Amino acid sequence: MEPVLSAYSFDTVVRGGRVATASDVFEADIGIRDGTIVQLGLALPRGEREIDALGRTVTPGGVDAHCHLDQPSPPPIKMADDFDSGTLSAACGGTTTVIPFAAQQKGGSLAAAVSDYHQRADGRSHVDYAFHLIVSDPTAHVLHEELPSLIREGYTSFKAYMTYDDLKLDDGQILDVLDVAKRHGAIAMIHAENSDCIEWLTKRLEGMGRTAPRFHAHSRPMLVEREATHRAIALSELVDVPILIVHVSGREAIEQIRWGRAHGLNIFAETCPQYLFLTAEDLGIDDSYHGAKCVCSPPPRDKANQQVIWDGLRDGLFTVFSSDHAPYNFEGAEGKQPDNQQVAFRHIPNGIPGLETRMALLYSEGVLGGRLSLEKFVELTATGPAKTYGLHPRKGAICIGADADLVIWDERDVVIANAALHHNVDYTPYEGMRLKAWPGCTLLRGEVMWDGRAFVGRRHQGQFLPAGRPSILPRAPSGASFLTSINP
Ligand code: DUC
Ligand code: ZN
Ligand code: ZN
Repeated sequence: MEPVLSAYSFDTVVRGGRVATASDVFEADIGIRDGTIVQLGLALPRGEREIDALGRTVTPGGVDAHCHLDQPSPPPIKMADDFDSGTLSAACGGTTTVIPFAAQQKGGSLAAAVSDYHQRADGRSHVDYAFHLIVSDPTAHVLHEELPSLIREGYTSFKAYMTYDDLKLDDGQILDVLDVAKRHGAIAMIHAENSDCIEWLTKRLEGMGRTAPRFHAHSRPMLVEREATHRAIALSELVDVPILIVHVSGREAIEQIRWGRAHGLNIFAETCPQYLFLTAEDLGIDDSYHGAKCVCSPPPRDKANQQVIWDGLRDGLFTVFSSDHAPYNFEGAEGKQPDNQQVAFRHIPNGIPGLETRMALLYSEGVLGGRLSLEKFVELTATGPAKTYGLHPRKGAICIGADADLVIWDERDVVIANAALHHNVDYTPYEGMRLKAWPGCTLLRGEVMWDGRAFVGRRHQGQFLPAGRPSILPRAPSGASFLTSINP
């Protein structure tokens, strides 16, 4: 058969936009062929499809490097979003790559968790996806067999928890996991909160009858995050391997990270919208149960801590801005208020939805609010996460050869309303918030997914992305490890 020759140089041209990358902002047309960016320039020839971006900003599609989708929870709790609904909402909010978690069950195999998670994702994702691993039971088999072979197969990041009974590792176990990360070229993400302090405080609060949602924040004060952050940094120093502290909530944890960096340690950090736009008061100022909607860990802090987070976003303390989307309904048997019962805060599932609102919140309040440059916005929402987790430059970049994952921004007044969002959660913590922008168009590998009003893409086109070596890792260990003194 004769090949079909196109009269056009490009399948699509995104024309006339102000293109923003993590390093530059420039006017250019973007020529796309077979889902890939093949040319950047002025006055490119016509494409088969033309998308007018004149006068509008074009950024890389978002990479949400921390979200939870269809992750098994202890019954009756169940996540409201699976790959179908969660990634639909991602696309409609300008995110074209997600990295949720394949979670090992204690006593179970990590490889089995990965294959189960693939079954949940296969043919159901609307955007591209990689997996992080959650290591909850680092047996010798997991450390020496499963993790090394999973890293080779493209799962190059894993999360270790210092809290939550069904997930937490002790310090020795974390050291073992960090050692695997070092030897096999992976990045460890640490959930840094001191479990024993949380349990001690929780029992005290319960003893006083203080079980309303707002006491969740009292059970996890900044001190428990500060202590665990410092301990995680010490463990990373002991093994001589970089770590990334996830969902940093405020000043005291940031001070520890700055301390680690000042001592030459490779400590990376992530924060999330809830630490910029919510405070502990959103968990309730009285004993009302509505605050359950904002129960997440670490909890939101106060206005002064929000400012410290903004400062860290601007000055390079943070590499990654993620949603930590953890979708639990407020109503219904499986969510925050199971069967209409107002349970004690320790039983409220932790997490809030945010996949669809992450990009617009930071663009509106960060870029248009004068707090962040456009380049910094791109770095935090796309390029930084893609580099951190071994997906760059295919993802998180606007350059020749990158996937044509793009967002064209509409700068207009928007009021966030859950009814207009596409996730499967029955609320958003940002209901009624006024923004100055929303994605006007999202392209995944050159195909329009979201046109500013509706999802218009082909469904379930998302592809699994095996992750490479995280580019934030040093090429060679520094050799400065404590271990060299005992094992020269
Ligand atoms: N905290 C987590 O550690 N994970 C999911 C959501 C949350 O609040
Ligand atoms: Zn966490
Ligand atoms: Zn999380």
